[in-house]
Amino acid sequence: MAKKTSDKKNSPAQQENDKTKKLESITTDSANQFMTTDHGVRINDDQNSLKAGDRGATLLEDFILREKITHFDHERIPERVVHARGSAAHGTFKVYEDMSELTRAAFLCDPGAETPVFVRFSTVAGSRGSSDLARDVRGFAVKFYTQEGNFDLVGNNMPVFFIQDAVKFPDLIHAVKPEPDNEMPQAASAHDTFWDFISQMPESSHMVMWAMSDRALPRSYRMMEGFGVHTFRFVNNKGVASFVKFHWKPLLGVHSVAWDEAQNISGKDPDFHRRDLWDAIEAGAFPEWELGVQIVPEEDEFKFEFDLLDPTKLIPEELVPVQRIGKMTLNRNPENFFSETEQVAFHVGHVVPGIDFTNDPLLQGRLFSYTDTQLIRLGGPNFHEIPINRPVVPVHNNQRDGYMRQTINRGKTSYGPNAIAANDPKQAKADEGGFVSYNERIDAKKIRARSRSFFDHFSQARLFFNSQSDPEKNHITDALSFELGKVKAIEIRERMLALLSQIDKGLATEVAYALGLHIPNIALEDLNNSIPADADRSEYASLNPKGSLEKSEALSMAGTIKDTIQTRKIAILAADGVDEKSLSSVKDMLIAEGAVVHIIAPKLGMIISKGNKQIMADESFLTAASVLYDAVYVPGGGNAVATLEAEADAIHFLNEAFKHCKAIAADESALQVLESTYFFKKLPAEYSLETVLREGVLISSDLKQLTETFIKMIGMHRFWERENPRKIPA
Ligand code: HDE
Repeated sequence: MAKKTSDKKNSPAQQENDKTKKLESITTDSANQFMTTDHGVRINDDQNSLKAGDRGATLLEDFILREKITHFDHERIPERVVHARGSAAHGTFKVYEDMSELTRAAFLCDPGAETPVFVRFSTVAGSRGSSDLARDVRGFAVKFYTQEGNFDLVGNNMPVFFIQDAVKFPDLIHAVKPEPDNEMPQAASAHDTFWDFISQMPESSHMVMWAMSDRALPRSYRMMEGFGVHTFRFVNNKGVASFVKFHWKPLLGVHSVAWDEAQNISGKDPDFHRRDLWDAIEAGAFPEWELGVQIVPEEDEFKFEFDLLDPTKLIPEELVPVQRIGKMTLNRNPENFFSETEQVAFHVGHVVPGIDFTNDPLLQGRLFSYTDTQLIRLGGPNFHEIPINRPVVPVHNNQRDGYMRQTINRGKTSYGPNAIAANDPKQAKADEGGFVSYNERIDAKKIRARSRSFFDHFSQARLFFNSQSDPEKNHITDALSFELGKVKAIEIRERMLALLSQIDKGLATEVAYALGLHIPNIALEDLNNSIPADADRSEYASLNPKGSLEKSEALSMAGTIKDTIQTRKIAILAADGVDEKSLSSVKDMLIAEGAVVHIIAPKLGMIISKGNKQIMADESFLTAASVLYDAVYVPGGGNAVATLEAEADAIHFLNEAFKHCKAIAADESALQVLESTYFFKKLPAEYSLETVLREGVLISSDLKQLTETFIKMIGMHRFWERENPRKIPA
């Protein structure tokens, strides 16, 4: 077995953490090695099976052929029942300050400690081979390899969930997955069974608003927030607990793409998010998030107008601010997708001393599900021994045997108490790092029921909607009109309109208009059909209080970080005869700001500039598409301008970039190209910095000033106001 000596892992951060070192020791590289069987015998001929004569039958004796084919036949394992499609990366986490007042978790108490992490991002509904850009929730699962064992923060990019009780999870997932008779549609919620379920579960209203918002179409995994969703507990050394909600705040801001763009990306590059994460890390542009916590003292449990145990509610940041307590950096791509990304097994129940659970009924059900699912997916109880899942600290207990056991446990005892081995392994006292569950008082009757404090199904859905900017609100209206437009059963559409009208009348009216329907009159008490057989309907009736908060800025993406173009992808359209200075000076300044710049030309190979310089094209109009870029620049140069003006793909590129509200800049001498676009005649006649920053289109002959303004424009991400009232036929 050869040790890996890959030259791509050259950053110090990539080599020095405990987990990386441990993985390194079992990572192999076949460079300069002989091919062998799985049992180490060198292979002489891997081209021909063993036959009775060169035209004869294959012999059963051929152990090389049998081993190879058998291994191949068994290569696949079941994909995750949800979150099947994902990609992951290694990194590190560091806390800013000692948090020991709140938690005894050692990795949160030592600002000097660097904790290795492995993070897997995912979509939820689609199969392993589905598109990254499906409208969906994104998984954001973080495994911290701490010195006290593994802590998994298995979150999503949305802070709430569809259901309040784990018992409804299989129903939810059956409803959203492809329909069972024809297995359609793939990775989409826009079909009857999903909305049939949702339209009878008013508790899902809040999450539906998130799922129909642009949060469901991230520009990048690197530009998503993450949330632990449930209320957890921090417990300090004295046994004092506080409630905690976990957040991840991306340092690149929170950004999304347009729905039309998402649909196009799904065709042009279904691996868009996977590639984006991989490329950024390979380029050394390591994605970063700050870990945030919202802390609520135990005595304030009942201070809020919602229940902290209800996973369909968030704590508005206006009520409890998010304290940023540390930073996570992803700095190394996996070596092998299957061994690491596919075999990693997260579990919301993997906690370390100082972190504990609450009675959130969704969380409680998850505590069962995650181990159970690994047993079928990874094939047995020893999945914790798979290298990516192993903690960086030793594991000692009396668990033994099972399929694929890796550990060789020495000695006679696998039980306790034992006298033969002096009672080893020993239990650890609390001050020796032993996990002690929070001493929560429980005094209750056994009952299947839902607390009345969970029955406000609408006020936070409305808070979310009210907090959106106008373009964000329009996107929600469009998304609902699209999704419900794909639903065939009129009664499902109508029930949804009734639900929406509880959230916002204006929203419901607009969606009703798009569907050509009227909002039916269904009383609040009759909206909830998720009730036990013997229950009185009124006991399960939804509540719809006004809610004391009108708006929460943090729920909108409009105010996010907009001052960096780090890793943004910029297209420069060029052809033979391009003005080299007009191209290179802008390109160099963009690269200096951390952007990724691609030159796109009518064909691959060299472009010959006006001054006879050779410039390599990165892509052609055939291999590239505007939906894969954040912004476009058109340099000058007489012949190039004439070529691009006549190149339908170049004009389409610009029109589509305009349609998707992206920053567009052109050297004034390339004006003709822009004049050929659909949108040119709609631009305001007068140019000022103000109109440019509003419209996102800039034409100038002063290249330095052009680039400076262009950089500002790209940082702003999108000019969503452009969508209304002007749609572009691209
Ligand atoms: Fe999961 N979820 N989930 N989930 N979940 C799984 O575990 C489940 C929920 C989340 O990248 C499964 O290993 C139940 C909420 C992520 O490997 C499974 C319920 C949140 C991932 C499972 C929920 C999540 C999963 C499938 C309701 C956000 C991907 C494969 C009670 C806080 C982890 C697996 C990865 C995966 C069960 C609800 C996040 C079946 C029963 C809420 C990010 O165990």
